[in-house]
Amino acid sequence: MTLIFATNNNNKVKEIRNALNERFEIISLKEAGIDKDIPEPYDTLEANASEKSRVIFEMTGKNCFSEDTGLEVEALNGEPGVKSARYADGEPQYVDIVDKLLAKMEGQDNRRARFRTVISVIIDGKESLFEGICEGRIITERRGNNGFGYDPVFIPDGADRTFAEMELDEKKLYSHRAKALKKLIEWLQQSSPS
Ligand code: ITT
Repeated sequence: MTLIFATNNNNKVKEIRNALNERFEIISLKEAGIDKDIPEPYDTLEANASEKSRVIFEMTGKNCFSEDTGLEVEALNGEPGVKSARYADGEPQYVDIVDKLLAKMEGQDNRRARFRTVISVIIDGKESLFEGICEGRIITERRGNNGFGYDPVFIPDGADRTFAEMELDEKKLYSHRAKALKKLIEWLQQSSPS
């Protein structure tokens, strides 16, 4: 089965490909010849994921999926959450999203956080949603150079290294994205066995 992955984030494409089996082929937007910045106008991961896959389905008429991910920090009442990609926008005192997060967490004893991914898939015009959650904690300074986004400051429960200190094969044992993808694959296999 072939699916277009409605994302402009190359790291997500790499992770999803790494976690897929050979029955599924992923085509990135770039490979599909689509140069489009898909909007994320809503205030839930679910609504934004739906919007991204809907836009690409309407453009192509092909089976596709998207995902929206947020980092939800307990001590920050769930922030940055759905705003994770744009957390430091318009705030010149922060060089990037990780700097802003670390500043907001300064002096905080409660470091609990979780990544939440929502996948929206459209097969033959019909949409389904799948969720994956990874619980963990935010550390006080960056560690590691792999991955992307908040990976250098997030340690998943059950590990003692940040996502940025892990290779893809190890990150996928814990990750929100891999968990949501696993649910999607199981569902696709049940819907079209053989
Ligand atoms: P698309 O919408 O094109 O898929 P995006 O980068 O805008 O790509 P999201 O809105 O889903 O994607 O992502 C929100 C941000 O959360 C993302 O830019 C990263 O900074 C961060 N993020 C998402 N998944 C992550 C992960 O597995 N590890 C670390 N940070 C992550």
